Parts: sequence; C-alpha cells; structure tokens
Amino acid sequence: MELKVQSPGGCASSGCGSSGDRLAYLPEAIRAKVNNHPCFSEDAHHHYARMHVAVAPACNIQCHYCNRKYDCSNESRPGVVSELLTPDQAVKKVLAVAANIPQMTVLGIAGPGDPLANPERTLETFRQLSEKAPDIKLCVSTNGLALPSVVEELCKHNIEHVTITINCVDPDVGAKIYPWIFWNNRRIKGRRAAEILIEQQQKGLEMLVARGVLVKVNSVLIPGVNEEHLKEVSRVVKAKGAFLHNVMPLIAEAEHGTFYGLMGQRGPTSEELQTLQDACAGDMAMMRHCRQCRADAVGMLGEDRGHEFTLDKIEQMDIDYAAAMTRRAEVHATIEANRAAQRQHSGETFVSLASLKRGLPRKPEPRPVLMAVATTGGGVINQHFGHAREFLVYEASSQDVRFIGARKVDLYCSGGDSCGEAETKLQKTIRALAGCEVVLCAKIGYEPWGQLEAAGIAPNGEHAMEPIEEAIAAVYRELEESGRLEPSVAEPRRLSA
Ligand code: CLF
Ligand code: SF4
Repeated sequence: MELKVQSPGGCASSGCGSSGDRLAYLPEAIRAKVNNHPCFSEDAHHHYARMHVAVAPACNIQCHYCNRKYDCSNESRPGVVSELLTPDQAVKKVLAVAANIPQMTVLGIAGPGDPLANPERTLETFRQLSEKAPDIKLCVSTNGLALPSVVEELCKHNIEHVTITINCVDPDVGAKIYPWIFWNNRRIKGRRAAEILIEQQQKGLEMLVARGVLVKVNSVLIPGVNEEHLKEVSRVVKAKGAFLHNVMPLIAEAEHGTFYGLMGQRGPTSEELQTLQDACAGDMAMMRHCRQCRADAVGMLGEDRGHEFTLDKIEQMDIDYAAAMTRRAEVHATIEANRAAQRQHSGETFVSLASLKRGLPRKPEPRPVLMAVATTGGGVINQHFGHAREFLVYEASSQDVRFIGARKVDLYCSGGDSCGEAETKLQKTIRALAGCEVVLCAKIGYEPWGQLEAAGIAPNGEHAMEPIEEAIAAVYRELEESGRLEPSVAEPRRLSA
C-alpha cells in the first residue's frame, strides 16, 4: 500500500507525496505568496490565521442569496451582522490582533457589502496597513463589478490576493441569480445586468492575472440553477489564469429573508458539493477548506476570536507594533520549522509504507475510508472530541490521504424530525459525521465513545499530537491489515463528505 498526501488541488502529478510538501509543485515565487495564506493554501490553514475588517457597507449589485441587513454572503455565512468600522478603527484593530495573534498573517476585506463598491474606505485601510504593518498580506473579496476600475490602485497597495465571486459565465444563468446591478448611476435589471457583471468579472480577472496577482474564484453552488454550469465556469477561469476555485454551498434559510430563502430554494447536500468539487478539480486546484467566515472574522479558519478585539477592548491595549513584528517573525520561524519537520517525517512515513508494499503479492485495492479529525490547528490531532465545533474530513485510500472538507457541527442541523430542543450536541455531532468510519481526536469521554461506536464510527484517541495525514495513514493501514477493508469493485467507492 503506497499512500501519499495530495496537493490542495488533488493533482497527482503535482510532485506531492513522498516529499510530504504539498506546495512543492508551485513555482517558488507563487509558493512564497501562498505559503502562509490560510485560504490560498490548505496546508497553511492548519498553522496561520486571517482576520477581516468590516469597513465596506455598500453594495452595487443584488444577489438572490443576500439580505442587505447581513454580511455579503459571497464570502460570508448569511445571517450574521458585523460591526462597521472606519478605516482608522480598522487599522487599529488589525495592529492589535497582529500583536496578540502572531500567527495572523492575512488581513482580508470582505464586506459587509462589496469592498470595491466602497473604494475609498477599502483602499484607505489598505494604504495605511501597507505602511504600518508591512508583514501582513492584504486580501480582498469582490463581486467583480467595480474590479477593472480599481485594479491599478489595488496593485499600488501591494494586494497579492484577490477573490472574485463568479457564479456564472452565461447571462441566462446570471439572470436567475442577480435581479439587478447598479452601473453608471443606473439600475439595470435582468439578462443585461448579468451580462455586464460577467464582462466586468472576466475583465478584472484578466487584468489581475496579467499583473501577477493571485486570483481565487468563489462560486456559490445553487442546485437547479448553476450546478452543471459551474464546470464551465471552472474551465473558463482556469484558462484565464485563476489560481484556485472555491465552490461554496448556498445557505438559504427563510429566516435570513433572502429571495432564495423565502422561495424555498434549497442548498446542496454535502455529497452534491463534493461531487461538483471533484468534477471541477480535473480542471484546476480546488479549495475545500473554506469556512464561509463572517466579514469581521478573527483567528484560525473555523474559529472566531472577534469578541476579544471589540473597539472598547482595543482602546485599553497598549500596542508596540515594532516589538510585535519581532515576536511575529519568531513565531513564524517556529511554525515553519515545525512544518518542515512534519513534511520530513510524513515523507519518511510514506516512503516506508511504499517499501513495505514492495515485494508483496498484488492484491485487489481496498476500499477508501472517510475519517474525521478534531484539531485546533498546527496540522496535528490535538483537540478533545467534546470540544470540537467542527471536524476536518479526510478520505484515506490505497492511493493517498486527501482532504475532503470541514464539517461544522451546528450547520448539519437539517430541521428534520430528529432536530429540535431535545437533540444534544453529541447527537448533532454524530449526524455531522455521517459517512465517516473513524474519528481521531486527542481525547474522548466514555459516553460519546459508546454512542459513536453504536453509530458505526470508531473513536480513536491513540494518535494525539501526531500529524493528521500520517495518523490517518497509520489507521488506514491497521484497518487494511486487520482485513476490515473489503476490496473496491471496479471504480473505487467515493464516500460523501
Ligand atoms: Fe478573507 Fe477571503 Fe481573503 Fe481568506 S476568507 S478575504 S480569501 S482572507 Fe477564506 Fe473565509 Fe472562505 Fe473567504 S475561509 S470565506 S475563502
Ligand atoms: Fe449581498 Fe455580497 Fe451579493 Fe452584494 S455582492 S448583494 S453584499 S451577497
């Protein structure tokens, strides 16, 4: 059995695997840009944090999945409201967070409206930060309508990462997603609105790529509206040089007051999402670790420490950013040393697994297995089962260990018969882990252990503090050696996440 860890894009030809370095396939200059960006690199998200500042209230389009009372759901979970900041307040907050969370490497502006529909506020924030905190990467997410007009300005402020939400490249599909846009001081509706938006998005993408900016494309998967079409979107944006494609599930609930929510438009199942991500992955690198975070999120992806940095708390802080820069550099050096050690170790593990396999008679390939992991970061299994609010799900097979996605415990409440006041967090967690056969954590109590086993999920606390993929590979090997993995028939079975 030869196991290897895949690149974020699942590219088997990308040079990943025995070296254990999942960014190894990238040219050095690009690698340097994504190495500590938690969204643009799946590996980095285990080690580095991001933060958003909510400086951009206005928007220049309407999406059917958005209610303006809340944050921009192109990049954020719908139904959450962020406190609006002035650029000066935002800069103060960034410096405070950077001093207190040294692993925070990226500042993103993602709302609560569209950052580029508020160019003065957004650019002023970037301008100040590029002077005062030059070690922080600057990142922006936009619907793309105003993008071509500000590309030069963004490049001036050293913005190396831009996300454009592109849900379609066909105006007929777009007309079902965008009822109107505000363009040249006029409201434009229907197909023509979508046509203009698509033109601007594509032009903006081309301009950024031509200037060496890394572009991630976000797409909201809306079942019955654009799921087949997103394969074409992926093909087109890849051809134009987009770096990464992030297909996110539509979240539409009536209580959010969005058009789709009120019309009963459903979001995709996790299986539909994974199927589409896999289909698009043939064309380009896919992001699978997005947490659809809010416009004022602070911390590692999946955690939110915003409450520690409210304006009143920041006022009390005495920030010496020059000293903080030194401390940040030390922390980053330690993180990189740990990452290098993990890569080295995982490379050795996978090489030794490969040599174990050599010389053995050929057997039918065992089936793949989904495993969930409780972690607070660092790329290791380090969280108590009962403390986990989300789990990272991996698929182990005889070919590789690949990251499938993150599952939040609360998001998996489907509102069915089993849902309600009486459902415990443990029951919700078990439902969130559907399809997984093993859950790896640092520790687990007696009660959940029994309930997980009864649900057909094997709890495993034997790999605490070990690197995630390595531990999963070891558990998969144990399962195989114990004869519990019947061979795949024809196509390997891909379990849903
Ligand atoms: Fe923020 Fe977005 Fe930059 Fe990341 S988030 S602006 S690229 S720094 Fe990241 Fe959050 Fe997903 Fe966005 S996990 S919602 S992809
Ligand atoms: Fe809402 Fe964002 Fe769409 Fe604007 S771009 S309508 S803020 S989801």
